[in-house]
Amino acid sequence: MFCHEFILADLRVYDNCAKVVKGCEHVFNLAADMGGMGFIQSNHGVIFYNNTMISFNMLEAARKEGVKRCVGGGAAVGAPPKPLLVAAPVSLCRPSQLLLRQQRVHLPRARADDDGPERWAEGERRLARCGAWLRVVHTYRTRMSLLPHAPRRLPTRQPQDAYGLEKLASEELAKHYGKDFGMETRIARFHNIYGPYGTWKGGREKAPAAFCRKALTSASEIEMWGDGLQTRSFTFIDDCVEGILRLTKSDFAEPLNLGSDEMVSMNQMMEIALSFEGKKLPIKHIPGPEGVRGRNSNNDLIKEKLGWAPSISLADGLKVTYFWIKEQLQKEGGDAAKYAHSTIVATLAPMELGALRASDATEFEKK
Ligand code: GKE
Repeated sequence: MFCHEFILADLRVYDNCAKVVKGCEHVFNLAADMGGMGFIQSNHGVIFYNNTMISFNMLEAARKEGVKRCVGGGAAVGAPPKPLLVAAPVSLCRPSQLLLRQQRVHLPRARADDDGPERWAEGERRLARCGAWLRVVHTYRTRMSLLPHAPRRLPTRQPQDAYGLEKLASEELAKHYGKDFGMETRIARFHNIYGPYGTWKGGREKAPAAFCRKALTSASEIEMWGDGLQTRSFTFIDDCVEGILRLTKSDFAEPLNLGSDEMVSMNQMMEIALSFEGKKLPIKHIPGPEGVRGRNSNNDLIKEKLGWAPSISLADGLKVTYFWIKEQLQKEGGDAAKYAHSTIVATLAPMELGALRASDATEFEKK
């Protein structure tokens, strides 16, 4: 067993949280009802309820128990898909135009020395001339990108799904508990963590495990949700553990991206998974839960604050994961072809408080 004491408990119940943090100096709360797109997009209610109960009870139990340092897992899905665009319209999009309700607002062309403040002020003057309606609808978006002091790191208020909203709420609670009760809290925003011993079948698995499983079990073609052009970055478990330990020891109490910045499309990742045993299969793009169109980890801050950033390449991490899943398939035996398709988890209701899923009990027996 990889620990001195193992407690299987429903952390949605406060008393269980109090029991498991008793006598601890540091608490790493990584517990959550989660999964990949095949679970998250069909289970908003149960995810929101279960994870809020776990995160809030664990923080309160840690406070009451006088835990010195509490590390919580936020998630990249708490960070906004949209605001990046908000910051970008002026810089990334053709700076000369923002199309607003068929009225063209010409913004001064960005110059190399980018004297932002003057350009933004001019932009605002032109916006003002477009009339109140625009201000109401677009104020937030446009204003954020035109105001001179628009921070590079934008306030994150547009989480993806209930899963992301709970992560944001728990981050805020951790920050307030830190300030109000002097508890050292640390918040890592995980970017799709993968690796051996992760879920690889049943519908809760994320794309890296699903792609490896399908590459191992598909015969004539290989299925993929979406057009495969959606992009992500995936973080190998060893980098994740290293990052959590470095963050715990650090004095940085704000949310921090803990993710690889190696962005790939899903088509590219599938080619990598197929390459480990030299397989060549056509990708069959099928409808399915796709999530955001693109995501990557901006690692400026983690490099600045920890002097370190995840560095294990997707090809290296995925190879370890692929051959671990191959082992599981061999151990299981039987007809592996059933694993060539990914399933979507039907909508679940929260279990009775205190009750655990049958699978929770079995997960640790075998090892
Ligand atoms: N899981 C899965 N299984 N994804 C597939 C499959 C498949 O068989 N085929 C294609 N995809 C596509 C999905 O449609 C999505 O566009 C992309 O792969 C990544 O899916 P994912 O790994 O399940 O999850 P996401 O990155 O979209 O979201 C996850 O982000 C994590 C944080 O970074 C969330 O599900 C959470 O696990 C977590 O917040």
